[in-house]
Order: sequence, then C-alpha cells, then structure tokens
Amino acid sequence: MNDIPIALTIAGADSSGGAGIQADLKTFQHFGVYGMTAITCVVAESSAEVRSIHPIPTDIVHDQISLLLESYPIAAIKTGMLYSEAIANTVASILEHYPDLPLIVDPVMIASTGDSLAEGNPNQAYLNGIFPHTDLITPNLDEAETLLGAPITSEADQAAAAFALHQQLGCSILLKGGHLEGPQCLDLLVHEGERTDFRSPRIHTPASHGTGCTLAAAIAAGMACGHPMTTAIDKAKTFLNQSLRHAFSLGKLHALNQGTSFSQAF
Ligand code: PXL
Repeated sequence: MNDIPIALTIAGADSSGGAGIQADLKTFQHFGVYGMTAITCVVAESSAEVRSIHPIPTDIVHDQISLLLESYPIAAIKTGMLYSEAIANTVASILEHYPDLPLIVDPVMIASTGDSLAEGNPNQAYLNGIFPHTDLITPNLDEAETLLGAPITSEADQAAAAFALHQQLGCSILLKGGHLEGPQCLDLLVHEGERTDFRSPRIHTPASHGTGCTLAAAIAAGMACGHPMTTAIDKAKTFLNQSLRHAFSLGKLHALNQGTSFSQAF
C-alpha cells in the first residue's frame, strides 16, 4: 500500500461544483493529495446566483473536524467559508490544539456574484480565534479592506495593506490583487517580513467563480506535500492560471477547470 499526504478542507459545499468543498477536493486530487472535508454549510447556488445557505449545526462541524484529526495524519488544513461567528469559534476551538499543523485561511466573505457568504460579522472570530493559529491568509482586496477598514486602490496601497496585516495578525499574507486594473495581476506575499511578488497576465474570463478557493486549496496541497510556502504558492498560481485558461462552458454558465484529466476519459 502507498502512503499519500492528506489535506483537510473546512468549508462550505457549493452545489454548482466550482467553489468551496467541491473545488478543494478536485484541486487536492489534481496534486495527488488525499482530500478530507468538514462541511460548514450547504450553499444552493450557481456561478450566477446564491439562492440559499444552510449552516451545519456547530456540534456536527466540531465532530467532523475532531474525528478526522484524531484518526488520520493530516498534513495541512485549509479553511474557506465559515459563515458565522459560532462556526468560526467552533473551528478555532479545535485548531488551537494543533499549533504545528500548516493552516491556510481563505477569509471568504463575499461570493463572486456579490452575495454575502457571512452571517453577521465573523471578523471577530477570525481575529480572536482563527488567525492566531494561521500560517497563511489569502484575502482578496475586498476582504483586506474589510479587515483593515481602509480602501486599497493601487499596488502601493496593496503592499502597505499586506505589510499592515502581516504585522497586525502575525502570520503570512498573500494579498490577491485580481480586482485592480492593468494588464498584469499582482498577488503579493509578505512572509517573515519579506515581500515576494507573484505576477501573472490578467485573464479576462466569465469563469472566475471559485478562483479564491482553488488557489488556497492548491497552496494547502503543496504544503501537505512538504513544500515551502513560496514554492507552494508558485505552483498554485500556475495551476490556477491553467484552470482559467482551460475553463469550461456549461450551457449558459461557465466553470474553472480544476485539473480534469483527458487521459482516461470515457
Ligand atoms: O468563492 C467563494 C466561495 C467559497 N465557498 C463557497 C462558495 C463560494 C462562492 O460562491 O459557495 C461554499
């Protein structure tokens, strides 16, 4: 029998398959990592509409995570949509007992449709409970603006915001610049006080649903395989660009291609 690295995603289930738990599992599979899940909420949605969100009771969220961590040698954890302060606090209460496990946090707040994916304000739970145990946070510009309370409208603002978050939260920050204008997209990492720029050509596509989830899951997969953070981010960015370039048309809507293989198609 073969060993395989295991990654756990703690996130919402996206019925359309492009974001959340479903995106994470496809991404883990692509990188040869065994994916496990703790579902925080069920989201009835397409890439164009969030219709309803059904949170999972906190005791069930708790049991999913604690049983997996007790039973398997999990090598990295990624969190996505935690939805409520109560769920975020439940997740934090377990993760505080695993300080050495690589933890990547995608602070999901708003869907690509513009719909809110958070009830009330889970910021406090992130700040008090989740971030203190986190290795890397991957906010987009909107999420960073919410966390800092200041607008980010240029690459200079972006760098200042990434350093400010790094200093305030005490962990690495990958501040994604996808929402700025210009021919290139800058994702800016501040890790151990050092800045690293990841630039990629801006890809104009209607298939952007799930990009944040896919990037964070790919980074978690790389770290589960033992890669240093910067290597994991570099490989994750390459994968996300491929996913965008090979996106699917699904009737009238679209989806990222999270590594669907053509080698064994029926
Ligand atoms: O892309 C953000 C996101 C995260 N998690 C879930 C989602 C979405 C977007 O719709 O449904 C479950």
